[in-house]
Amino acid sequence: LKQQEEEKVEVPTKKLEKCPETSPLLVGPLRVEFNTPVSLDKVQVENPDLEPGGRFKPEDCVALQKVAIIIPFRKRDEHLKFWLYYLHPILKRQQLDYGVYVINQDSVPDEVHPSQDGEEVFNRAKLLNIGYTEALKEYDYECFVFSDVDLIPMDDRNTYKCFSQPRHLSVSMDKFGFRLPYNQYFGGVSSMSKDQFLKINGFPNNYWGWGGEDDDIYNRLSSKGMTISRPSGETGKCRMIRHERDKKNEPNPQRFNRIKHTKETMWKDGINSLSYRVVKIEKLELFTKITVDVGKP
Ligand code: UDH
Repeated sequence: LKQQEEEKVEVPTKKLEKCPETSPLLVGPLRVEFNTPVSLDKVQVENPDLEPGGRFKPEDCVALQKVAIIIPFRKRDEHLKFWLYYLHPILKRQQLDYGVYVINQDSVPDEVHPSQDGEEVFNRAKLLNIGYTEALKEYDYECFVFSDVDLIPMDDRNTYKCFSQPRHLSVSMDKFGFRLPYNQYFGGVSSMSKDQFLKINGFPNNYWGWGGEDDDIYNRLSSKGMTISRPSGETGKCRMIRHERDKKNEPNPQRFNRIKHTKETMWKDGINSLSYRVVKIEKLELFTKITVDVGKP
């Protein structure tokens, strides 16, 4: 008997079970406000359990999904602090195995016109394609959440994971009076499995400046017979951090014409035609920052 007991002591730690379909840690509606700025130090102190690069997985169960969160970014550091402050605790309570990837469009210093800082036109969808590609080089993510840096969910039951259809998560934004602006709207925060993403050849790379790329993505999905999955209006409430239009992200006048032709262009323009140059990869404590040169129109 004594020997048996000793053997028991040596039994390796129990195999972890899958996390439950609904996390028991969720609390529901959250208070979200942007009046008091937050510091990265404070966010770090409050999240000591993150792995370098802003990675996390639950300790006591195996997460249902491996999720890469991709944020298109340029010069929105104040917004990013709020995003990290609010989202890390939420994502942890959602028991996801996740990593946060900030895809930073490079600004090349311009010696001839220093005031312009050599900035090129912003390209949101291309940055998202790059995020998908770079995240997969690091881990075998099965789900991708694409989130603007200025959108914060107001309820942690709005799980940042993938579903059997592409998911639109930012369904009731304060700036639209907590309603969908139109039925086909797919902007703000969305999620797609690897399969769903590849079925539509990823996102378009040639929408420079503001607007249209989200509608193009919607057209891609619907042309492949997919539908949009959404949380309820209550669970899907979120706040946008108010801001003025950024420089070099003016509305793109070509967008109306482009979205008329998605069906013809989507096989030429997408993840299969993506080209870019990585300038720098930084594994920071709260996120992975990937600075890229996306080229110009
Ligand atoms: N983004 C940046 N830097 C930029 C431009 C865009 O990080 O210079 C990213 C960021 O993640 C942002 C997203 O791209 O959340 C979408 O861009 P946006 O916030 O400009 O788009 P939105 O439709 O706002 O939310 C449009 C400008 C509204 C101006 C209203 C002035 N009253």
